[in-house]
Amino acid sequence: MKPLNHALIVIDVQNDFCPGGALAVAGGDEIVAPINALMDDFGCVILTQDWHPAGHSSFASTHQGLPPMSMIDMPYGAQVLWPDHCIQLTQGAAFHRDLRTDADLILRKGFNPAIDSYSAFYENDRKTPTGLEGYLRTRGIEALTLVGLATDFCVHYSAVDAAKLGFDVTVRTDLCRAIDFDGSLAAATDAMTSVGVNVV
Ligand code: VGL
Ligand code: ZN
Repeated sequence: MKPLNHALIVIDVQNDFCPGGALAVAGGDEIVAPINALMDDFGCVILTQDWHPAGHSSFASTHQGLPPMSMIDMPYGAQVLWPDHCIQLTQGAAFHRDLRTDADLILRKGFNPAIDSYSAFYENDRKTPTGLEGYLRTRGIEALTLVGLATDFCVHYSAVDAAKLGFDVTVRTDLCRAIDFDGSLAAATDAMTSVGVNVV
């Protein structure tokens, strides 16, 4: 019933991405109870936590005169500037109060002040690893189911990287919610599908 080679990865179900949070995703809290129930079906459960230092380079407030949701060129490429969110040790960075946290691993990402990290596998320079690949491989995990927030950013980038690394990847869109900014949800769905992610 619980295959040990298949992990559930729950992406960024944190207060700042839920209604009332700094970067609220509509309906972000609706997925908590069904995700908790789904955890029982997996032999390995991993949570990710967006975990930025104050003054992070992905925050609009760090760049004078640039509003949230504008774009900036970073040394590693284009970057959306976000409202301040998921600052280390704040309530906004905490998991939703009802989310089960009896997971095998909690992986934090986005702690590098100069580089954002949407993906659970690589920072936004697309080459600095988070270490998650090694964790999964050394545990013999070959298949991944992804759920969480936000479909079009952290779920999307994590799913694409996982598929490119050779994992068998499923995204349960019923257990995800999207920011859907400037066509980002449609673009994310195309990108995931084109690298072989099962988007269901
Ligand atoms: C996320 C934007 C900025 C996410 C994280 O979890 O999708 N989006 N930081
Ligand atoms: Zn972030």
